[in-house]
Amino acid sequence: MSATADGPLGAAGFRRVTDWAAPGKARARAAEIIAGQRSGGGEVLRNPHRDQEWAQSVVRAPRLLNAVRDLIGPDVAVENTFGVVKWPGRPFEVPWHQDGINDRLELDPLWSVAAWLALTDADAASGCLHVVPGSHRGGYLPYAVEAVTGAARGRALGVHVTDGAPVEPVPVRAGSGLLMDTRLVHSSPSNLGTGARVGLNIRFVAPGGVRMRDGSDPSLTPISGTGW
Ligand SMILES: O=C(O)CCC(=O)C(=O)O
Repeated sequence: MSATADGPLGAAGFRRVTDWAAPGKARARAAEIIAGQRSGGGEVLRNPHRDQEWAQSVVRAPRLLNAVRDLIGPDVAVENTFGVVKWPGRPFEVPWHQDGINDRLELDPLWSVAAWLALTDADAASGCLHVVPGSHRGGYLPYAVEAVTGAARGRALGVHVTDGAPVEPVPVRAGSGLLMDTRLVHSSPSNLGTGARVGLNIRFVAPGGVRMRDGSDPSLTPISGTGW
């Protein structure tokens, strides 16, 4: 698709998904995750949908899955999940990046969608997502891993947002979230609030939506449809 095409999420490149879980239920789940991570100070959960019941049920939440199917069709698999616990007062910035490209793969933005789901309330103080609306229209930017500086706990990824860009913080209540074009440029700052902030990032794909850059096979978990 051309770099300027809107894609399934239209001109903004993102939209909210409201109440994929009841707020109280999402917060209770977050409390369990926080309790499990607290002793080791863990911050990152890699692919919890592969072996953790809570994440297996989150990626199949009916309201979420229906919204994803509306965007990319009935056959849906999960390519990756990434849980983040941001402890209050501990530096952990996620740098500007696009979810659909990394050193291993590139997702077709017509046949994939990224979700960011809040398990606790997330606002500007506690490190909610910040997006650059419309940035997906520029296509994928050259992917480059740079030296990590300052508070960035993730990797700096060669995506630079200039002063004056229309950056929009997107506060989200527990149990709601965002669906994003996989080219949308986004980031999140450290948690300067008072409680831990928990979120789950999911990459959903339709058949043919993944191109591996390193020749390996994608690791997909089918969750909907008969086309897998
Ligand atoms: O949880 C966060 O603060 C950001 C996560 C994110 O942007 C990602 O995993 O792509």
